[in-house]
Amino acid sequence: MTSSSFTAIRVIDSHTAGEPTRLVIDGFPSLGHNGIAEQRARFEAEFDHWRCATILEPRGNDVLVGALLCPPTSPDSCAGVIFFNNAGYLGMCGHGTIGVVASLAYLGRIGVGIHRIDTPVGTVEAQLHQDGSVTVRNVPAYRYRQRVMVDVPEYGTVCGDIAWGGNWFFLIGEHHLTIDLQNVEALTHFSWAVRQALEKANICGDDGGLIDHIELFSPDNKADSRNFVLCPGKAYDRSPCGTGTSAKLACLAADGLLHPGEIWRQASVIGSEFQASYEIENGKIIPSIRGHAYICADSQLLIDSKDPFAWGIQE
Ligand code: PYC
Repeated sequence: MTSSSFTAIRVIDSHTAGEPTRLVIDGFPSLGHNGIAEQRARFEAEFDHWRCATILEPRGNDVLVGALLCPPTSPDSCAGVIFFNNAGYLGMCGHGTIGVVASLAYLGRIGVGIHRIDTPVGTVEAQLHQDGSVTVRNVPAYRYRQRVMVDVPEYGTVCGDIAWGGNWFFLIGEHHLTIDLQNVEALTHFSWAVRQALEKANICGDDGGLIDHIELFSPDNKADSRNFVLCPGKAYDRSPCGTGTSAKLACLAADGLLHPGEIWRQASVIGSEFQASYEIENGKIIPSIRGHAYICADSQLLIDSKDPFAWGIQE
């Protein structure tokens, strides 16, 4: 029998408010020394099979968000990070940043205090608190368009706002669906239909970016609101979604419904919660999202040279 050779990738798995993050700390090829956005482009163009090996079955799953730890590219940052999932690459990721900070703290690489992290869409600040929770001060968020109408097959006209929170979101308050775990199938079906209708109608972000996150809202009996967020690869976010909550803050601010410094408690479809607020800096809305991540695994992924599914099960 000829023997296998193994490639090892060291990862720390965590979950933030129920949503998993897999931080890759060792074993990936170098992406060079350019900015994080350029490194993400290189990752996508040359090394996408490493994303697939890490995130797709049989080692990963559709819910998992990957985070590749990179050397910092800005003078005051402690790290850079590139987020990815089953469908491709993300701009920013709020729950993921909280998971990255908790994982770096678990490894003893950072302590309580404020840490700057470079992402492809800008540098964010993350404060690790004494109780283990993390506040992410995100990139600026803004509402691009209000009350956009889109014709959705099977459902008719759907109205929503388009906002940026580090990714593009379509935010829908007017719908007839119940946001709870028993209804995930119907929520997914509706949200996916909206996403496809937006794409077909050529409705996109102000930079031409694909609106690949759909966010539905309803009242909640404990928090200020409950959401359901459908992510680009058709998995729903178990957390209230950090970038989605940032987009929501931008809409609330634009409507005069939340003032700077006021706390907004955003619940997720599983009942987990983020606390959010914003400040205005140079006329821009800067969201802060606070949540808690827990470490689930410290392990090595192994890629066996003889494994026919070494680089993931591709659709
Ligand atoms: O927390 O920003 C977030 C996020 C984006 C996709 C999944 N989670």
